Amino acid sequence: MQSVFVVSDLHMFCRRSDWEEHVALIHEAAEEADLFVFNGDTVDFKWSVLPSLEATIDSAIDFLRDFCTRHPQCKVHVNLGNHDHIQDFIARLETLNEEIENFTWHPYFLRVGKALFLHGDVANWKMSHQQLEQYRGRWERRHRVQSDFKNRVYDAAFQAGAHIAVSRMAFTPKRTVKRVAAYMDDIGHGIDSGVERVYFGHTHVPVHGYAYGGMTFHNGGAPMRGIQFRLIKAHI
Ligand SMILES: [Mn+2]
Repeated sequence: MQSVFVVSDLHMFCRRSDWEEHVALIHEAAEEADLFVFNGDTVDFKWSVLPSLEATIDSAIDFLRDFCTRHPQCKVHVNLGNHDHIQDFIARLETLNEEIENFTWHPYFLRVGKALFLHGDVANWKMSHQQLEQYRGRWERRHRVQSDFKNRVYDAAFQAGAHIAVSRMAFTPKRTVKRVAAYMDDIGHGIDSGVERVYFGHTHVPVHGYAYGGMTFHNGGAPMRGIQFRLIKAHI
């Protein structure tokens, strides 16, 4: 397997995300790829502009089915993040996995050769895998579609750029990669297991090959205004 691409935090169906502007590029990459990884928060169930949870799930599954079908030579893998780890979606991902030859998914990570792909919400604080499961469970209970009022409050804060400043302060590269590395040890995919490159997202703070503990860490940011966003060519 030679050509691998990874994209994180598309936040599909959230109106603060410009994900649609990048769909053409993503298809272009998948056209020549052997593996394409959606690295979590691909779908934003909390902030979906679609009328219901069911409608959001349907649209997400349609997108993934179409993506896999258009690139049959490419293995398509979905890792979940805090925004898309919900049981109703998981049930449909399972069905899609049975239906489509080149589709796989995992709630937490994908290990391929010397590369590890994971969403990165373990960087919120120092978390074991068990703590990550609890954290995801708390998120799952929050996935009611948010009110229009609340959405407008967030839009205003977003326009002010508050999210960027807050993320940069909270997620300095050093602090972030240290927490991710500790979690990797906990799941048995740390440096001792032969991992050399780590691809993550979640923080919306781009990281371009930050070296830590004998590994390099890569984060492509998010497709939101004022934030850098990159589709990453991964080395496995
Ligand atoms: Mn996230």
